[in-house]
Amino acid sequence: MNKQLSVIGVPMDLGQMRRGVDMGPSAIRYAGMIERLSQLKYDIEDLGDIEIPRPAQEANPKQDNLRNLNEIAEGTERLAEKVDQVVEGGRFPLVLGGDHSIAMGTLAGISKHYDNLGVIWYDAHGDLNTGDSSPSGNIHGMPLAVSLGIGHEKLTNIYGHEPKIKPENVIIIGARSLDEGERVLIKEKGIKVYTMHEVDRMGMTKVMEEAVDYLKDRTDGVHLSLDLDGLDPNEAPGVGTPVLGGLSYRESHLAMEMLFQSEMITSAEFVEVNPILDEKNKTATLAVGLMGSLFGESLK
Ligand code: HAR
Ligand code: MN
Ligand code: MN
Ligand code: MN
Repeated sequence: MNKQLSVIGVPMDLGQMRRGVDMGPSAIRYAGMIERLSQLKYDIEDLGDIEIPRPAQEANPKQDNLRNLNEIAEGTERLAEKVDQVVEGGRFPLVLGGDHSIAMGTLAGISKHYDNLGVIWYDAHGDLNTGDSSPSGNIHGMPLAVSLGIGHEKLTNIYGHEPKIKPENVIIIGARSLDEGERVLIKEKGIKVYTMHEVDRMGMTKVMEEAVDYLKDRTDGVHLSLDLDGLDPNEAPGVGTPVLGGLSYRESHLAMEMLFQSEMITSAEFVEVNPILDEKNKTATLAVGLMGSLFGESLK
């Protein structure tokens, strides 16, 4: 693991409709992230927060069923540039959300540096919608599609034109709420998905062994995009779109430890922490615990 970390906060709440997720970066910092990772002997620089535009002021801020399209494109472009600089400087970008729309910017900035960037999408959702398929018009349900080059061109063109990632380099883990259009896309593109059904049948150990094996040969870097709603809402209540029947803290902990041992993670983001919906900062605290495991905490 790269021992030099650069933390970037992204107070983005424009990709969905519940207020409060813009405070995610503060909540995660407040939960002791820097102290926790410093103990593991990382050299950490906190670059502060990216400036995010105010929400669209029009009465109907949806263009082509994409709420706050221009503002999100602008904010994520800024994030992409920052992330690009961090990777260019040889450091590991650790991005704190904000809603999941920020992944469009993170991936745009990182993918410039890799020919075959792998992505682990740890989430209850597929985030594979487009304006046409989305039931909500919320862009946080679209970033994986956009990064594959599918969707509105204002989004697919963020920080460069080509698709940022390839479908065969993506693995989704924890899915249990997929819209019809997303299922079609998964089949059509052959995206590897471990839904909760597979996690329950195989166990997390086998899922992660397969995931690591699969990505190891075909990628030259792997980004972890961890949506806290991938976890069960009983353990991670501070999220805007909770779905029952999720991954446990223990399973997630194990997954993070196995990713650390794989030595293949080159960037990460933790998104969708909403302190307003949370119970005593439980979800942010859990996110910091998962970071501890991802970056190598262990009892031995
Ligand atoms: N699939 C639904 C939609 O597109 C819900 C998306 C919910 N979002 C997230 N992203 N938190 O994972 O509207
Ligand atoms: Mn998501
Ligand atoms: Mn590339
Ligand atoms: Mn989600």
